[in-house]
Amino acid sequence: MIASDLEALAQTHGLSLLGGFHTDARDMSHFPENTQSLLLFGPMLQHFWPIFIESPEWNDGDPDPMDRWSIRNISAMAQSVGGQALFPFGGPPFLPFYSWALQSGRAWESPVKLLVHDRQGLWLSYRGAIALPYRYDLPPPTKRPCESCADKPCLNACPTQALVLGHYDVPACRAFLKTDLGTGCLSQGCTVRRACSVTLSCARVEGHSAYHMGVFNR
Ligand code: B12
Ligand code: SF4
Ligand code: SF4
Repeated sequence: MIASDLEALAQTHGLSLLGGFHTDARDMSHFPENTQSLLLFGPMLQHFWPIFIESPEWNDGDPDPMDRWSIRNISAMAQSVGGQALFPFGGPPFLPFYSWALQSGRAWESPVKLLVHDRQGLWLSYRGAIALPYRYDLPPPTKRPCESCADKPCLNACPTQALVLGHYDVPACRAFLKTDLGTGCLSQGCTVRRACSVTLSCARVEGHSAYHMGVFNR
């Protein structure tokens, strides 16, 4: 398979190319030798969940179904284009996906620190990356949506003030999720992520959000 078919293959798995970068003159310590381009893949907000819940990993009852699904499918995608798959989970230590996202020119630090993406807003997440030993033709960088977001609703959306300007109080968030008031975040996803101006135009399947919040709330 040629690399340009990779995005079409990703879509059959409900995944989208959410950004990438060329590795010239960068710290290569986290990449396989000879890496020239790194591609970041994450769920398509509407298409991923229905595909995933049909998979053997979701239905076999074993732990970490989404991580196992990602390893199987993204590794196969990487192999088909002569690349190597890398994953955001499995640590510590963790690979620096947050820093890689910033280098992609398609994701930025939001006022609440979570990454904000040009198309997916605060819903952004990655299932894996593919390191290629050749250059992949990447689309040009885009603009940080926060610059033109006048009201910045992310700043005041958390019902318990756990996720505010530049700070995330993880124990406060977890404590809130254990109360009756936490039901909205648990079933529909983090209220801050849902409030983002970009996110508002691209809903994510609720079952998908509930799955991640359930894992986070264990
Ligand atoms: C550990 C971790 C957490 C920890 C601590 C976060 C932290 N303080 O870094 C906890 C468990 C709290 C957490 C929570 C969540 N996380 Co998290 N997390 C990670 C993980 C696995 C490792 C981070 C790390 O240490 N990297 C190693 C260092 C060396 O890499 P780095 O890139 O240089 O590190 C940068 C980040 O750590 C960042 N950073 C520092 N503080 C914070 C705080 C937050 C909230 C974030 C997002 C980043 C961040 O700054 C560092 C320097 O640039 C990353 C995946 C990854 N491999 O990076 C996901 C990751 C950052 N998390 C992610 C997600 C989706 C979440 C959750 C939304 C999960 C959920 N509920 O569905 C929640 C957020 C809470 C919420 N209200 O819903 C996404 C990013 C989402 C986004 N839009 O920003 C990532 C990239 C995973 C992925 N698969 O895409 N997470
Ligand atoms: S609500 Fe506005 S300021 Fe906040 S992350 Fe989304 S685009 Fe950026
Ligand atoms: S999950 Fe709910 S309580 Fe936790 S940071 Fe998001 S909005 Fe706040």
